Amino acid sequence: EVLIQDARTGLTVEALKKAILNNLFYVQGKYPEIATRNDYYMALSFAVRDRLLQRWTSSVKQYLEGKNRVVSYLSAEYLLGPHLANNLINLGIYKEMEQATQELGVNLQWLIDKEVEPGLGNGGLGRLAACYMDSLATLEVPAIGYGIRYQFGIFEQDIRDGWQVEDTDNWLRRGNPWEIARRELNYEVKLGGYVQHYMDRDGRYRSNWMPELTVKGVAYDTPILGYKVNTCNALRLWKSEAPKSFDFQSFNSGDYNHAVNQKIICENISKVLYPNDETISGKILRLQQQYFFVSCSLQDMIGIHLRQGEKIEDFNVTFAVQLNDTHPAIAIAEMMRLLLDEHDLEWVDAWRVTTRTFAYTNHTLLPEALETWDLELFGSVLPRHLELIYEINKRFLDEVTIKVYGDHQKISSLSIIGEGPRKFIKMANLACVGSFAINGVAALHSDLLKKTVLKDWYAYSPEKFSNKTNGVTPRRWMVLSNPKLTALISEKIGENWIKHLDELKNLEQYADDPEFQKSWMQVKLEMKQELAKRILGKTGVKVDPESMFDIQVKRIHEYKRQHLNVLHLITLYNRLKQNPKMDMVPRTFIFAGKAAPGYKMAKLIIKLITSVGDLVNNDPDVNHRLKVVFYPNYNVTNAQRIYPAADLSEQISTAGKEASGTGNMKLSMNGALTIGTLDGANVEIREVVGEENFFLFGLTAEEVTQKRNEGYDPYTYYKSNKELKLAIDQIASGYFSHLDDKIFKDLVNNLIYHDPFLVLADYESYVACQDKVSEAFRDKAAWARMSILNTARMGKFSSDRSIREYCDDIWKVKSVPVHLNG
Ligand code: 26Q
Repeated sequence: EVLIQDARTGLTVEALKKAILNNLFYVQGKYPEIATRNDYYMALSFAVRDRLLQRWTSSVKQYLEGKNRVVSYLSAEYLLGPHLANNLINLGIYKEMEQATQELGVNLQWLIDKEVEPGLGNGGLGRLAACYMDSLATLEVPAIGYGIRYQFGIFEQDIRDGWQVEDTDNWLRRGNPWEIARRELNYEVKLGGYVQHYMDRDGRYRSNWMPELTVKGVAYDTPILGYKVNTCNALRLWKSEAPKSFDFQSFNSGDYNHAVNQKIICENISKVLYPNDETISGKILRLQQQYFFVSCSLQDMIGIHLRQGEKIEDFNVTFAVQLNDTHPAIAIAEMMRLLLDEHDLEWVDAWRVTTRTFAYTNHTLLPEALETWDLELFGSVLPRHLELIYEINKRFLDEVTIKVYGDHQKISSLSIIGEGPRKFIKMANLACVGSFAINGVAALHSDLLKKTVLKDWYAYSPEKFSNKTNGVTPRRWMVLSNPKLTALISEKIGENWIKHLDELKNLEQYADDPEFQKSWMQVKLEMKQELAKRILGKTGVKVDPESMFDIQVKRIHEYKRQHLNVLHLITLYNRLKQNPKMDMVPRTFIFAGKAAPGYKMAKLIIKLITSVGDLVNNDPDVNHRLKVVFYPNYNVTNAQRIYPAADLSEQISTAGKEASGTGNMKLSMNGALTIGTLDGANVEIREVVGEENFFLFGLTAEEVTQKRNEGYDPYTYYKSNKELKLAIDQIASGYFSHLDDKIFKDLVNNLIYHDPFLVLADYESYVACQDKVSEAFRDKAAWARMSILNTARMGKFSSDRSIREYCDDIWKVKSVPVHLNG
């Protein structure tokens, strides 16, 4: 017999069965015979959530009792991926749940596959935030993640006639069992309008912001449980609504349209995620989104701090606030506004608190990706913050002028306000001036930051700078996505590695063991077979699981150079056509990734991949040895299925452009070998796996800069390399596009006349390196050895290591073990 509270908290098979049936009946209102797959998914998820909530309340209690320092992670994006299976793993009840569902006559995997993932992010930056939430909880660090509860996440990608077509991501349509709406937790956020100034009775200057519009932010909490610990932190996402009091005036006076329009405007703020990464669109709504979630979050933190009986001046003792890129950097001005206008601090005290609270992570080296806002537009949304930024800037530049002795170049580069045909606000400069710490996301990136985009900031305050190399959570990216490899590893070295990834080192002793190599490659083969089935189902392309799976999956971007990969593919195709008897290592080229809807060249690259694929896959001369797949709708769910099947990981960005990359880590952990440039975290991956286990090619960041300064001319590369010229001429002539010679014109001209990312300069070195990859793949034992060593040496790239560094060096927070109560 299972006790009542056991049905909410018990971890045995019996308790879980009881919980599922209870929820089916009392939450879904169904009995087993008429329950749908979704009913079962919901019942199961609520059963899991009950167990999370028990840990959550215990965590909150523990945190409040001890007055512990808390990390607050501010991010406009969280790319969480599906919750159910991840929570089962972190609770340690995957096996038990498998049995419970089986005894109820349903299949667990079938329910797991039912979950619609929350795609509340674009790519690397959003996924990093999700990995960091997992590691914070696993390391038992008191933390809260703040962000936006977008009603529509990143669009779903469909491929029609070879082109990307976008479809809205209505992820909430069947309900979301993982969130809890906290209706009582809500804050008002002002937008637009103007500022009145007056002097109060004490002779103090006061500002009164008279907004054009006020919106309400309502908290939606998602519990984030650590791996096999009781720590369960909150991810608190804000949904925008119309305030209660709202516009009854016009409603009562019969102006229903006005009232309804205002309501729609309020709800629009958290409606949809902007699908651009690495480009800035300068849209008012985007600025409103950023301010909306930042203001709600800071009001929430201040409330928590004051309710603990602490003084507002000590805010920075309670919270360390991390800014995930500049998207939440308006927090610095908002903190000042709250402290000055709402909590009556003097400027100097407010500034001291602010600059001891925030730390800023930069994620880009592309100068065009640095976030700026047109000053007039900014002032129309945030008039009070514009005043505050002027004042912050004035005081700062006074200080700078003395230090740099009137060097106008330096002064204007450090200024928060940029001057051109129009004035603009530089968010990176606001972040730098208001933060006590600034970090890059890989060693090379942090180094280049100091030499390029943040050069003058480094000269001004070198003590703020550090590197925090990215990491990824082995719970999702190994245990969950690759259970067979996990079992094989654990059979040899136990399960400790899941929390202490450095222990993968113990696998090294088996790298030369033929038996282990065989089992290792058998797992790889089985994962390739599974992926092959999905590829057939989704694209109709039949691929050979024995062929080399050559994988490039990431957002589509010119700097990531998917087109360089295509040029190699076309080269192999031509070699085969010219010499059909040639002995070539069979390859399956797998691409996946979304293009920003407005990014023409990225969309054209997708069309190029699918066009080349159509021809190659249907040419009997080559299609036993070459296949090309564009796997649609790359997201967390699909990534989990692709990584375990990879033989070769393509990390081929122009050196100096990819801040870190994190897919590179996930692929290598799953036993893929990397072909890559010395860019981002590739540099560190190569360092740890050993240069003999990494396929390096291409110009270095330094050589890239040098080449550009010398006046890089792609045309000379085009002219002088026969295979390259042939491939480009074929694309241009319509060889892959039913003789349409216009469709790829922009792409070809861009390559041969401009080539901003030096694709042609790196082509020869890339193809030569790929030839070495093919030769290496022929020697199965040697390949298996390299694959094992890759996994064995990836310990450094656990997000647990990254988070530990942030905790020790930047946040100064300690872990707080949680005991289960009640
Ligand atoms: C900004 C303003 C307006 C609209 C959109 C944006 C925006 C949104 C998302 C700008 C950038 C992003 C995402 C950037 C991103 O994902 N960067 C990646 O971050 C990873 C984690 O650090 C790195 O590994 C990658 O190298 C980096 O490209």
